[in-house]
Amino acid sequence: MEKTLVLIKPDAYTKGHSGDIIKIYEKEGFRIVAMKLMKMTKNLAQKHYVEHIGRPYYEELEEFMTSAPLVAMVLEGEDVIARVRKLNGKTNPAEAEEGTIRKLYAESAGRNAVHASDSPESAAREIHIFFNETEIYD
Ligand code: 3AN
Repeated sequence: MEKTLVLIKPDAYTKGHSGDIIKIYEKEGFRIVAMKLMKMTKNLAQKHYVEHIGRPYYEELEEFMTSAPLVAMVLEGEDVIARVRKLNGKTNPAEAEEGTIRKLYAESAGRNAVHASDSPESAAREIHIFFNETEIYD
């Protein structure tokens, strides 16, 4: 069984879409094995988005991700990494397919409602930025 890190970002959380988004993942058959509401610190943002530091949108991304609480969770299921990325849709909601979470709830490429790990390596790294082993019920 594979695991992935999902974040319901401050825009979607603030607008009250957390429940609808969680329902999409649960309907697909994924199991929530860890979950918390938290505020990202700048330090945490720099760890999580280490590959993006220095890019033109980084400052704005850090500002946004630390601006309000977010919901962090670990989902478990068969092929969950690729399947959650497909449910989320493309980074830019203008390019996201109909019915995807970003098409439904994202405002822009920056404020785009959700994050999900993009590979087994990122999932292992990102899950442990947000959760201890004792917080994961698998
Ligand atoms: P994804 O989250 O779809 O894997 P990445 O990894 O390319 O996308 O980017 C990580 C995050 O950086 C995005 N979720 C988004 O918030 C932000 N980002 C990426 N590209 C842009 C962009 N062109 N303009 C503004 N923000 C961006």
